[in-house]
Amino acid sequence: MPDYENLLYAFDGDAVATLTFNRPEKLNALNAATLAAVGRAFDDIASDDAIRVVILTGAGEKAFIAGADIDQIAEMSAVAGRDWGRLGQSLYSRISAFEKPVVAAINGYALGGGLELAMACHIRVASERARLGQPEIKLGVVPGWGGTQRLPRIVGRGRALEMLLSGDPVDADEAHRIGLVNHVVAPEQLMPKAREIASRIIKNSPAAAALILQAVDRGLEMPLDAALAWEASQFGLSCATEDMKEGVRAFLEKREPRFTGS
Ligand code: CO8
Repeated sequence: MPDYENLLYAFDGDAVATLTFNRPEKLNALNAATLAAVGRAFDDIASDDAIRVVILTGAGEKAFIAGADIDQIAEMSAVAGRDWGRLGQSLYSRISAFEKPVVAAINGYALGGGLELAMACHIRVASERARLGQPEIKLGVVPGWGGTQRLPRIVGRGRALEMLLSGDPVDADEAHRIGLVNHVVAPEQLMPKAREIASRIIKNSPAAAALILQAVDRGLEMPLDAALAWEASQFGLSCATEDMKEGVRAFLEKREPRFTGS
């Protein structure tokens, strides 16, 4: 069982790994040690073929992640702030570009760097207790781990600017209404819901999942013509996989496919 600082790792034996941010006394605020641990965990998961979906959640009743560790930000010089910004950005971009689906199970506060991390994930599910926001402006700083970019891409410019400029969080129902989370469930249903989504994904081809994630993650940043060309090449690549042969054969033979990810 891997040992990561401030991060619990669990494997359900059925292709789903769960990483739980585990610093509940600080509402799982992200310090440098936690960011490094997340990077290591994603390295390990990338090279483990048994894992097909990752779920991220927070320990304790109150928070998914209440942001970057404000104690660490307090004394930052301009150069340290820029480096700290780059560190979080590159980790979050890595998660966004990860070739296995990542589901955020938002169990409470997702603020600042916590919401930015959730937005880098591919699918977001929230507990009714969740509160999501970018409160950085109340600290006199700009969101630095993707909030000014990913939030408007997800909820649109106007809604994003209201959240970014007021710094006020939205509750789970509002987050659902504006498309910031896919589902809202009772707190005790949060992990079952995240696992249910994972179980629907792992029935499908891992090879196609990786190609779809790449198609969407990179394609969204391209003009439509280029993105469609990118999609066509991803489709072409999927035609070269064993999973494609198996999926089509299984359909024609009227049986469930047995995908291997190759
Ligand atoms: N950092 C450090 N400690 C925190 C954080 C945080 N982000 N959030 C909570 N804590 C600590 C509290 O200080 C407290 O510790 P202690 O018991 O030692 O005093 C403990 O967690 C419990 O918190 P509270 O007592 O405040 O709990 P409440 O239920 O009263 O309030 C809140 C909960 C509303 C979530 C409140 O804790 C809060 O407002 N937290 C700060 C939220 C915030 O501003 N987050 C954004 C941080 S900035 C950020 O994320 C920027 C990311 C990009 C950085 C890029 C750099 C370039």
